[in-house]
Amino acid sequence: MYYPSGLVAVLLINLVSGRNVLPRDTNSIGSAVLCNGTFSRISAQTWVDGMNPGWNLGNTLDGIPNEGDWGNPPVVSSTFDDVKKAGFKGIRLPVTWAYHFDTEAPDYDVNPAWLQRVSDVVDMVIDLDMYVLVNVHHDSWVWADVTQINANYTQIEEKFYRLWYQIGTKLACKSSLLAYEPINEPPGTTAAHAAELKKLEDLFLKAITDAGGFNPERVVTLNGPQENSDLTSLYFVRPTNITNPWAIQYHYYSPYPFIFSAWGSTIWGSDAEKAALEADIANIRNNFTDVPLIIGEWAASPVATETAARWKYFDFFVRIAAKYNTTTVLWDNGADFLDRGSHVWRDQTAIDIYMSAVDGQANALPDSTTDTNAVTQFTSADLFVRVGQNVTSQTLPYILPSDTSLNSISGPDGTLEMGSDYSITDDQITFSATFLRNYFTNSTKPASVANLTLDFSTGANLSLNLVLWDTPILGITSSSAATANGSSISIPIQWKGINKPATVKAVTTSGKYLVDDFTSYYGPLQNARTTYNSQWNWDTHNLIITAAAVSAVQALGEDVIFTFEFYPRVPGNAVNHTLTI
Ligand SMILES: *[C@@H]1O[C@H](CO)[C@@H](O)[C@H](O)[C@H]1NC(C)=O
Ligand SMILES: *[C@@H]1O[C@H](CO)[C@@H](O)[C@H](O)[C@H]1NC(C)=O
Ligand SMILES: *[C@@H]1O[C@H](CO)[C@@H](O)[C@H](O)[C@H]1NC(C)=O
Ligand SMILES: *[C@@H]1O[C@H](CO)[C@@H](O)[C@H](O)[C@H]1NC(C)=O
Ligand SMILES: *[C@@H]1O[C@H](CO)[C@@H](O)[C@H](O)[C@H]1NC(C)=O
Ligand SMILES: *[C@@H]1O[C@H](CO)[C@@H](O)[C@H](O)[C@H]1NC(C)=O
Ligand SMILES: *[C@@H]1O[C@H](CO)[C@@H](O)[C@H](O)[C@H]1NC(C)=O
Ligand SMILES: *[C@@H]1O[C@H](CO)[C@@H](O)[C@H](O)[C@H]1NC(C)=O
Ligand SMILES: *[C@@H]1O[C@H](CO)[C@@H](O)[C@H](O)[C@H]1NC(C)=O
Ligand SMILES: *[C@@H]1O[C@H](CO)[C@@H](O)[C@H](O)[C@H]1NC(C)=O
Ligand SMILES: CC(=O)N[C@H]1CO[C@H](CO)[C@@H](O)[C@@H]1O
Repeated sequence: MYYPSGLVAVLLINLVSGRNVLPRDTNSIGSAVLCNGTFSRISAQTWVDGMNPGWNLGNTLDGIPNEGDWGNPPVVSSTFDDVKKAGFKGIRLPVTWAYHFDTEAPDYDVNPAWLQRVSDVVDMVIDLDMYVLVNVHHDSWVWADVTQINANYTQIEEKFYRLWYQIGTKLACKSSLLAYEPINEPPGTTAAHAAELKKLEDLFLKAITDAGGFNPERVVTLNGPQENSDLTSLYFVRPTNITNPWAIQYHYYSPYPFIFSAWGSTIWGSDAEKAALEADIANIRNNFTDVPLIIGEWAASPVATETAARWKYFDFFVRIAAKYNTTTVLWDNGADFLDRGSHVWRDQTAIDIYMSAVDGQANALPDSTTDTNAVTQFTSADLFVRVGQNVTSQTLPYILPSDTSLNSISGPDGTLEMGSDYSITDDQITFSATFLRNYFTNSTKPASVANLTLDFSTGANLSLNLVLWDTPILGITSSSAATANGSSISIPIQWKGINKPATVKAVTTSGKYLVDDFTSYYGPLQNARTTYNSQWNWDTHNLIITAAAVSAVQALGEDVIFTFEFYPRVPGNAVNHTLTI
């Protein structure tokens, strides 16, 4: 170890700003970077406003162990072009460092090629004049978990300081578009955990300051345990002695059942649910009335949520965040929103709703069931006709903001004729039988047959999916848990309409629930329903019962009937598969 002349600069800077002159930590101090060029200091509020709305490059640089290992190829700059074109202003770059250390204690040298890669990706974003946030991501549970019984706090502190010192050194001279986030969703529930996390945060601030360059002027987002809003309100301690402009970051994935497609929760948007969401966002704002706030992760993924409920959520969540002066950054794991390979947004309507809502503009929305005690679910995001059904006119209700009207409707065959193809009464659109019979004929195969675009006078356009449906057909109606032997089970399926399950019920023949008995207290569309990814999944040609669900059946020791339910959620649109022990 050596003490280069840069240390003098560090001491001087610290003297000038009146802080501790000696590095609190005795672990290695390198030379503070001296940057060429200039840095335009911006306030944390300016940076947070500039990030709005933001997009997360999820499951990429944070992949374990390497970029490319979590289903997304290494990022290319055209992805950021796509994101910018869609209206996003900033990018959060989650980065996992845990598997990129070349040496262990005491130096914890980060692989130079990895540091360079992160620096290059930061430049891709800055070159587009977009705001960018770099963090330490899954390290939070891989090696920096302060809740582990045997956690060696000294070691975590030393490694954390060294890591941020090296990141700070590498990125020291980037423009003020770049900000830092010390650690993603750090585990922690107690005051003791919070105190240790505060210590890590202080070490982060010290490390970047010691690294020099423009870092002491750079915006940082700070956070409480788990980046959870309530724990942040409870435990966050304001820094009093730093030069960095700072904001508070938290994450929001609520209500859990709807966002994570758990327990048959395909409905969202009642007044009570909206009030609960607003109360959450208001609570942390009221705790920090003078601090810029940023929700660094949120999402309602098009993969498994119901379309109308999802669009309502996008519209309401984003407008409420705006109401409380809070920036939002969408989580995108690569399978959710942007198809990076084809440059296509999988739910363009959701993105359009987002962009209007972020400016405070309410959007026209499809109406849908909001009563969680309902026995069927209605939606205006899809127009459903069942195979064999006489095609009659159909009326769909919409929720229109004041002063909003329908300009026009277009489809694959051009603009629809008002009068003959459709008519409007108040907030309802009625599609004529003659028009619908163009798409629903006796030779049409069950599937999405067309998407219409509804152009409204304000806010986003909405798409309307015309779907001919029937009950899907399974290739096998029973299988053996013993034969599966701990693996998941794939059940071939012939889809007939919307190619994904809505939810899956799992009960024994005697009516015992496979998991989550508490769902007996929920509505009829939720009793005994299980959770996407935990118990069920699907792919192009199969329904999937997960390995965990197979094990649960074996543990229960009774045959279990899995009832896969589909959209529309009406009686008869479900199939059974029995898993024997
Ligand atoms: C600043 O410029 C000098 C001269 O071109 C160069 O040697 C040095 O590496 C630069 N410093 C940084 C931090 O880029
Ligand atoms: C904890 O880490 C420190 C620093 O690396 C080390 O000196 C110490 O021996 C460790 N303690 C234990 C109990 O492993
Ligand atoms: C600020 O004060 C805290 C608490 O006294 C201390 O741990 C931290 O090192 C200080 N930070 C800097 C940058 O001096
Ligand atoms: C701050 O947050 C706490 C914990 O969520 C809450 O109990 C309290 O009411 C909030 N304070 C204000 C002023 O809203
Ligand atoms: C809210 O945002 C405006 C401008 O975007 C800013 O000037 C103001 O300080 C913010 N207020 C709070 C409480 O964050
Ligand atoms: C189909 O519906 C139309 C009304 O849209 C009705 O006139 C006709 O009789 C119905 N046909 C059958 C076979 O039910
Ligand atoms: C209509 O849009 C949905 C959702 O994006 C898509 O899955 C479907 O394939 C589209 N239908 C047609 C006929 O293109
Ligand atoms: C809505 O759709 C119309 C017609 O397809 C198009 O001209 C218009 O630009 C769209 N508006 C928005 C806000 O996307
Ligand atoms: C079941 O799985 C275990 C562990 O993977 C394996 O050792 C065993 O051979 C398997 N049994 C059968 C019947 O495939
Ligand atoms: C599917 O299983 C349930 C029991 O969970 C039963 O009530 C229902 O009738 C079965 N449906 C079919 C189509 O067999
Ligand atoms: C979808 C559709 O057009 N269905 C028609 C099929 O033919 C019967 C008569 O055989 C009609 O009643 C249906 O409307």
